[in-house]
Amino acid sequence: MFNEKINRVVLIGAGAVGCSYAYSMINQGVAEELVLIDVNEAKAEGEVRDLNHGMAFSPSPLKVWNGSYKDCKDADLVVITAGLAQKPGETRLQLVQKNTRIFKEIVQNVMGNGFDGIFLVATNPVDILTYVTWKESGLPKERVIGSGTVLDSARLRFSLGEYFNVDTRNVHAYIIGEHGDTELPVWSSAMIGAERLETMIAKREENQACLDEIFTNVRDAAYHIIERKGATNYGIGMSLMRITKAILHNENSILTVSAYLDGEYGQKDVYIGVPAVINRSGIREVMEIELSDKEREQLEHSTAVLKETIAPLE
Ligand code: 6V0
Repeated sequence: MFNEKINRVVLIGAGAVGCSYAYSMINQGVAEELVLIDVNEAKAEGEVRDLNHGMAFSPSPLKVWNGSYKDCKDADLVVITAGLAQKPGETRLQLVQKNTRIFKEIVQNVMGNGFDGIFLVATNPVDILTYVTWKESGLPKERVIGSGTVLDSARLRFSLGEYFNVDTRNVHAYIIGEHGDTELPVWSSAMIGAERLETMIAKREENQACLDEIFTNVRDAAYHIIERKGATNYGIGMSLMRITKAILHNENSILTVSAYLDGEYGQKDVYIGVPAVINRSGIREVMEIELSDKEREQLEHSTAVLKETIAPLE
């Protein structure tokens, strides 16, 4: 008998990020079912209608509907892009507290309806909210994933591709750490094609200062974009789709997601951006890549900052 596996994704939060993700999905044909949930039901319904009008041009059929938490029972993946953004004068910690409350409610609703799949979190501060999702859901750490520094690494690869005038896809370079101000570039293992970045840069007249400038622009990219258009959405939408594809298509892809550390890099009990192998079971393993002394120190600092933020929430 023909018994095709249907992949169902439930997206919670039909805002700018969530809808860019949904739009990526109808263009890439990664799953068979996509359910949108938002507190603003009219918005979710409007988005579903609009998305459905593009279905005639999608590479494969995708059923999209405006659903409820009951739809989580049969979901393979729940993606959370819901939450509040920082208001003027509001501290990061106040935002963390508000979004933590929202997340606890969302995760309880998802789990209360018999969900037994994988969570993918994008809402900021993403490392903290992924930790909250893991704690609140009671799921194994492998099945709770944050978008981490996947977008930041993509931004770095794009900028290095421009700098060396090579295809972005031939650039292998990671940003790791917190998705935020304390993240760091791993120059020591960056490769352009089959050549080490450090060797290539040594051949150029310009020096490390150019790399430093590239990194600073990558780290601050969100601020620069938000200043101009109010939000960032396409890059993160496609980053989330890349992770989704690695999961649903069992790709064993290496991506710098926010993963739970249990001794790796000498750290415990924290979610942070590190390279990890992603497949149908979620995070197959965290890859412990070699770091220079400076990179290791920077990662320690980044971890400490995240732990300080988590502590008052527990
Ligand atoms: P947005 O456009 O305001 O969308 C948020 C949506 O969430 C809205 O439609 C709300 O109605 C909805 N929402 C709020 N509370 C709930 C709830 N309890 N249940 C269901 N839906 C709810 O924001 P935008 O889409 O721009 O950003 C969403 C989040 O993604 C923010 O926290 C951003 O900071 C974060 N980003 C994360 C990135 C990453 O790399 N991880 C990158 C960009 C943005």
